[in-house]
Amino acid sequence: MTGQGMFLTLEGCEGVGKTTNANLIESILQENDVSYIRTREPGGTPLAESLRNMLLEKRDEQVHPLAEALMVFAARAQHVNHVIRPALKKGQWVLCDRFTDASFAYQGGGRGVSVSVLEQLEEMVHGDLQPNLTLYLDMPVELALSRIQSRELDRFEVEKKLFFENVRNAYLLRASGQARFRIIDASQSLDDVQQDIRDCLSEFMSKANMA
Ligand code: Z5A
Repeated sequence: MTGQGMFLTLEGCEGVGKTTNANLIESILQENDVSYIRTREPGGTPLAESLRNMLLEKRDEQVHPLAEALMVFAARAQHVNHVIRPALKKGQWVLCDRFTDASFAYQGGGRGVSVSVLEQLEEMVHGDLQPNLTLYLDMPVELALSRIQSRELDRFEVEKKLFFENVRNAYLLRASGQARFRIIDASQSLDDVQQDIRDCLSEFMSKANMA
């Protein structure tokens, strides 16, 4: 498949299966001979990965919500300008594990940073760039958290259930307002989740091919 690069993002709370399903999407892109890169946020460049480590590391000092938001967007500025835009410009597809919707969910819904501040940062960092397709994996928080019980938890994952309920509600609000979103029921069996993802991608790719 050749032509215009497309920007695909995967979103959802921890435990919903983003990594598992990013692997599936990668194999679908390969089956269709799509030239692509796979990347993630926070991260995707050496500097952005350093910021990711700083963000995830548990620390005694309380991180101010605005400081957290600025770090996430600093990493994104680096990632967008050095990785995402250049790939799209070359006609490659970009598969990105989380993007700015996560900032509206975690820093907005979870930490209480206002939507207007986040919108200003979004405009500053990538005003004219939005994903073409966002797969939002949704499931009840309790079930999602039960899936990550055996992991060593990072600074976000140690938060209480209410934090994740707020994150989920912010995601659902954002997903309901934008046509690029597809909401996948991630509480289904892995086979059923993956069939839904295959269906979404197949519809998206046939439209992209015709464009
Ligand atoms: N963050 C932020 O605050 N603001 C921002 O703007 C951005 C990010 C961009 C790192 O993200 C952190 O950054 C994140 C928010 C913050 N918070 N944390 N932590 P991350 O994406 O790297 O972290 P993660 O959410 O832990 O992602 P992950 O590693 O991809 O985990 P996952 O979504 O849970 O996926 P998984 O490992 O594939 O699945 C979890 C388990 O469930 C695993 O054992 C699977 O085998 C199993 N699984 C998956 N699907 C199923 C089904 N359908 N049935 C049963 N079991 C399943």
